Amino acid sequence: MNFALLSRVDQDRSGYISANELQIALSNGTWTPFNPETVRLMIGMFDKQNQSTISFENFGALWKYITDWQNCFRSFDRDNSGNINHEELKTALTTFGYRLPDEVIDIIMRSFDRLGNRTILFDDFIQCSIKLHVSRKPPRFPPGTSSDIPYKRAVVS
Ligand SMILES: [Ca+2]
Repeated sequence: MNFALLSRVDQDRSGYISANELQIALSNGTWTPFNPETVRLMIGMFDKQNQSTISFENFGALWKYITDWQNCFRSFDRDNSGNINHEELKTALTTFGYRLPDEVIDIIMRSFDRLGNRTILFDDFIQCSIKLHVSRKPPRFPPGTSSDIPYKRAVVS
């Protein structure tokens, strides 16, 4: 585990990562705050003590989960626009094993389109995937197929 990262995220040095601290550490690639509902959902998945905080031990797993989703998101963002449009969402859902008609994809798109421009941002994409019960780990991509270095810079403020 990267302790420099850990101490940067644990702002009050409590030894635990709160939802607020995690939200501050994350960026969806725009100036809008990382969706608090997505943060809450992710904390819930990795909070083994059920205290709405993440221990350092579990933070490593949570951070890896987020990084995996970043790589996943980037690979589906074919036009590098920083968001997922209808066609990109369709490809993503198909990759996750869903075969859905365009009308259903439209409904999903509208449910998670926070900016109202028929696109989904990174934070809302994670939330969409969690809520669709994409329980398996996001697909892994070999290094070089998705440029994950600038992406890491984007997500860690
Ligand atoms: Ca895109």
